[in-house]
Amino acid sequence: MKNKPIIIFAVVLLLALGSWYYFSQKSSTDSLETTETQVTGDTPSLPAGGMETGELSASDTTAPEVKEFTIASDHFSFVPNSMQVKKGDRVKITFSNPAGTHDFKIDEFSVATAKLSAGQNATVEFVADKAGAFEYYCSVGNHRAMGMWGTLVVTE
Ligand SMILES: [Cu+2]
Repeated sequence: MKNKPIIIFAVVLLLALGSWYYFSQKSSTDSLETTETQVTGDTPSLPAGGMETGELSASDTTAPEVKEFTIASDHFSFVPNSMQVKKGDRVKITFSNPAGTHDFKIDEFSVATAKLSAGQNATVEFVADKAGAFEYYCSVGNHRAMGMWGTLVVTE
């Protein structure tokens, strides 16, 4: 008679422990599976070089990021007078020429618009496939010498 409550208590305790053990096993198996999936997902990119490969493919991929700029002539200057892109970016520049006769050129990327009359626009597109600082300028008359130029910076 005296032992009965203890036995019941022990059984309840065992059941509780058993189900706790069962569920904790189950959930740890679940989290193991999740971890495994994440690991297999990461594994191919890690031995391939991690960050470096990511950067390389960002500049080498055939579908590069397109950077769009609108640049305007303003008397004998360009606004903005500097642009920055990453090596490998496809660069799309719309040159807007509200007044005067001007063009837009970047020799290193063989970029050139026609000479635009007042009110005309032109768009050029190229891939910034080398890093460095490159001058864009207007080739009309002595405009470049008068300050009609700017800098395209291509970072690695
Ligand atoms: Cu000009």
